[in-house]
Amino acid sequence: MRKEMILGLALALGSTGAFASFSSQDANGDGQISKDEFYGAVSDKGKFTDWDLDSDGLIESGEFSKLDYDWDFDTWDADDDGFLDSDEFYDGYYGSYDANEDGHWDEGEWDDAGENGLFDL
Ligand SMILES: [Ca+2]
Ligand SMILES: [Ca+2]
Ligand SMILES: [Ca+2]
Ligand SMILES: [Ca+2]
Repeated sequence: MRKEMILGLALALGSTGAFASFSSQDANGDGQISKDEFYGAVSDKGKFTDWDLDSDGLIESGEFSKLDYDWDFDTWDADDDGFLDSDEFYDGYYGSYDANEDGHWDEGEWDDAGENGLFDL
């Protein structure tokens, strides 16, 4: 535990930029941001509701296209009902930045998501 704290401090001091540090979101200190840790990082921000323009609790393709990113709505819409609920949205978002598709974000993937994505991570 002590070693992880020191490592976390070193990572925090070494990171630049305005978004939350990788180490502060890596709750279990395994050097990866899991989907759960990602949810924890963004759950307070309420962004999903910002993008749900008609406030029906779902993001439809018209709302999705307004985000103006090169993401594939159909891939994100896991159950093919034509809407993204918040689970599909965050799963899709997480998957989009998991460049090596190993189911975790390493620090480089985290940085890419923070710099290129919608969330100020
Ligand atoms: Ca972790
Ligand atoms: Ca909507
Ligand atoms: Ca859906
Ligand atoms: Ca990965």
